[in-house]
Amino acid sequence: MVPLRRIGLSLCCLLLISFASACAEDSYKVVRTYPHDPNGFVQGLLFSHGQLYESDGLYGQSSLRRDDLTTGRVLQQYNLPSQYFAEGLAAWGNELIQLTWKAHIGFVYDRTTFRLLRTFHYDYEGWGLTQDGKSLIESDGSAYLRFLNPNTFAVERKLQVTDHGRPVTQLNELEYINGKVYANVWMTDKIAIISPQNGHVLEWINLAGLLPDVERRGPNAVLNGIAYNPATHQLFVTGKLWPKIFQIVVVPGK
Ligand code: DDQ
Repeated sequence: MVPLRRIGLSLCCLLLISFASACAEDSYKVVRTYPHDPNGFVQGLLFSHGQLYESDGLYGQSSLRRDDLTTGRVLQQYNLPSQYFAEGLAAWGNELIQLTWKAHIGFVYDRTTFRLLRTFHYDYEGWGLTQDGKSLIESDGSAYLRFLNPNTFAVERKLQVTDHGRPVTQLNELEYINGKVYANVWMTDKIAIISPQNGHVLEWINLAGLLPDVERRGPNAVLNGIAYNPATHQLFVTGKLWPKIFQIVVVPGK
């Protein structure tokens, strides 16, 4: 028979270990602040070929944009018909792929001209989009990521995202950075860093205080938008209707 005290001790250790790991949270340091159009309801942000691209949502205001990072000026813009609420954005070759929230339709554009080349259909909601060089990776507000064939848009794999066994829902804007998937969790100041192999949240970045509440235009003006420039190793974050884009470095938690 195992003595009760031993069981108690082991349980305590387990609790301590899981508590300690659940609490390990990264913070951030702002490297530089750039202006951003405060009317841009950011749903997707990315660097491709040295250019900064953005997808903005809201019905009647959705667009695809190319921004000048330094001045915040919009250099190029395509406005979507008013029945579409644009969502996640990914670059694939010379194309840009943009999701819509509930219309079950995705748009494929020529990256340089923004000419609409084709559309595709999907059965679920469109939230975040990124790619890992092999597949498109899509979120739909649930705890699942879908890996899609970038040519046929067929779902190849579905991966549940969990933090210590608990499903993490509301996964929104996505960015694939150095072998991991970064995901904004909707309505929070947190970004989950996810293993694309097993769906485990490896780390959390807590971006609380990045844009103070007084500078946020209402409850929908949440953190959303992660862009990584692989050429310069710079990481940028912004939010919906945020007047700024922040270049940050992640400060590892203890
Ligand atoms: N989603 O990005 C989480 C998928 C959808 C966000 C929808 C927010 C609706 C806001 C309506 C605000 C009107 C000013």
